[in-house]
Amino acid sequence: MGDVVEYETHGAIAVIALNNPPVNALGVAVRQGIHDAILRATSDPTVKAVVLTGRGRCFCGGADIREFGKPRQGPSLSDVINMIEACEIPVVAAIHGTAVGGGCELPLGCHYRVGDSSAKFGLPEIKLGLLPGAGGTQRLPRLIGVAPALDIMLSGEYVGAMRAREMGFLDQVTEGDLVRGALEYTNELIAEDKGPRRTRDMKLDDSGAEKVLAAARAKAARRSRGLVAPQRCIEAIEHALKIPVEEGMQLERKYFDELVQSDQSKAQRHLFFAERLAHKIPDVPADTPVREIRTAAVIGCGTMGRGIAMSLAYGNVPVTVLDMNAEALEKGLAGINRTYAGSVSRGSLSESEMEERRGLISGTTEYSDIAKADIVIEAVFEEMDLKKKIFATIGEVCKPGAILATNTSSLDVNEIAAATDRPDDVIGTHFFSPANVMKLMENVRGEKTAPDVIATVMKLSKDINKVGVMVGVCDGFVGNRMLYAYKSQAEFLLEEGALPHQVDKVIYDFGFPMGPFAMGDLAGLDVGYLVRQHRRKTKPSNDRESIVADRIVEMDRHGQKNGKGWYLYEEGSRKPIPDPEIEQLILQVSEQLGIVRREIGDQEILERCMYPLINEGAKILAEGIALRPSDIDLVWIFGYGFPVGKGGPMFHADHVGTDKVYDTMKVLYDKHGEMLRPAPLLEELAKSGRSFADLQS
Ligand code: T1G
Repeated sequence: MGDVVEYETHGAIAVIALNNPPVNALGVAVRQGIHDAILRATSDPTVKAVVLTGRGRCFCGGADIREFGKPRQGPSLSDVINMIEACEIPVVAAIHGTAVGGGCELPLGCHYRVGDSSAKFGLPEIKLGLLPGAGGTQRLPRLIGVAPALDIMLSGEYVGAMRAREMGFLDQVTEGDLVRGALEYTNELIAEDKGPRRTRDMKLDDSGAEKVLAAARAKAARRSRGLVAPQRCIEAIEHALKIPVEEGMQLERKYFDELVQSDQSKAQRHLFFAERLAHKIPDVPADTPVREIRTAAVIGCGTMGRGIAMSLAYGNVPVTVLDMNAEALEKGLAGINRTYAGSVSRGSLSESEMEERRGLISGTTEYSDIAKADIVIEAVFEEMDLKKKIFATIGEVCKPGAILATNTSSLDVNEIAAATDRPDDVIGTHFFSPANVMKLMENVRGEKTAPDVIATVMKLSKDINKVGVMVGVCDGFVGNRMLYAYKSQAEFLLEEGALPHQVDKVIYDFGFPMGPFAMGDLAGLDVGYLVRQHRRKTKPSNDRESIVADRIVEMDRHGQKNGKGWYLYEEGSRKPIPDPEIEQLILQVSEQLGIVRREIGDQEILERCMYPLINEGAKILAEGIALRPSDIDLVWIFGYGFPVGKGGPMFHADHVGTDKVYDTMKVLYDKHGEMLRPAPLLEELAKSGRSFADLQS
């Protein structure tokens, strides 16, 4: 029973405690330890019941993800859970913090479950491209019903203690010391001679289940298009309805064994560790003291400012939105109310949660009202002079130690910082629209940004449920710089023979939520137009540039916002409709450029878009703008919808092979010139038989 599982008795109760920091992951030693402790308890005639609990930050973070793909050792988690469930004396789980994945299946195999107010449970295997593989798909529906079980498994979200009590996952929410509360609860079971209550024996309420399953299938097909795990999850729950539990568990195991070997799961497990690795910044030690963020301010109540304010409120940070224009402020706050009301009507937010969050957001037109904020995030129009003026003001007005952040999507953070006399307090916090939905927070360190400012903003990203990635300053940082490399090629393909809907379909079929042209229409074509004008003025370049996009904006076509862009949009519809007028324009441009149009195949379109994206990522790595390939993957997964089942552009490059990417880039370079010159780092990896994963640190 090594020291990863502790055993002690309190009267007639054996207390078994997991003690495997940091999250009591159920590696082989822990599984063996639980197995041995249960054997010891059930072989001791003086022991009348068992309490199973966890030491440290949480009950249990699940199976040890690092063991996946390696030969299994020791008793399987399913065997250990089945052994617990088969006990003739009651086994009570005592939960604090998270009980997730296998860490939730373990309590499901116990006969009773108590938790303190910090307890939360979940089955997030779906986020790893898996399904619960230790009985969760068979037990949870029996305990709480098919619909709630499906929702928990397919969302991967965690459920708090009070809700867990209402759902019947917890039998009691204890006050005060958890183990003491669990012992009292267990002694009552003994006094009332309450024996084991086995989850597998519970009757599954199948009323309306068929409808629920059909709806779940349709939703999963939409929201997790191309991913296998969600569909397997639904099938496993359907088995819980239709076949004996033992058979259901065997099929669950079969599905798990298939999924754990799949490319999709390997990609999603890569992203799990990537999210945590992103917080490891070489010159900012993990114990760097952070500045306390008790209050925040956002400057600008436009679309971005509203989303950022809502993100801060989500993280329980009171936020004051400043807009010099009272009308714009009022319009912005009304927009926030509308967004919250929409979430409540969709059921994704309760009335009380909405009131709580909305209550954290206030508005002002006075700088003096944000002077005491711990962090100020500027989110005004993408215009350098305006930003510098604002930073000169907040550099004066805001208290010493306040962090001054800019939401700029591509402008030079060092230049903005230089507008203040406190550049060490200045950092970029680039949110993605809509900021209350998109998870990426691309944090941009200036040359003078202080280490504790970096540590604070990275912690803030986690506190407001964002995926924080620290990047350096260059034009477009990581995300938009790579987007430019990819979108330019997509536009050149139009001049050479392709049409918007063909390119968009290839990118959609690859797994993006939409292709580059539909995406442009959604974001608004006028924004990109202004950025291009600005770049031509400030950084003239000889690079080939497509003129089609400019022509479209000059035809007063801004995208969905005014019903026409690359596509046409019917009133109230977001469905892109190919427009003969645009196709005509494209043909004219090809002719004007003297390009003989040709048939372009889907594979060529895919490679001409994705490989320059990867190539730009290689340049960014070589320049040190991104710390590691997996940081770039996070930017593209959480900022641009790169398909999670492919793990991000750099992970995908390894899957394809750096040699294949390099060889294709060489051909493209020979055909299309300088913009497609293979990055030296890509060439080096290809020629040395290495992958981007070899650069991970
Ligand atoms: N396995 C291995 N390492 C893990 C781990 C796990 N399950 N969970 C966390 N870690 C590491 C993590 O990489 C980090 O390492 C450190 O612990 C702290 O994590 C059979 C098959 C539990 C809520 O998906 O949600 O069970 O960076 O920074 O913010 O059906 O970790 O310090 O080196 O996230 O306090 C399912 C994943 C597994 C849960 C704690 N379980 N973990 O959050 O700490 S599959 C999950 C979390 C499974 C069964 C199936 C969170 C947490 P390092 P952290 P945290």
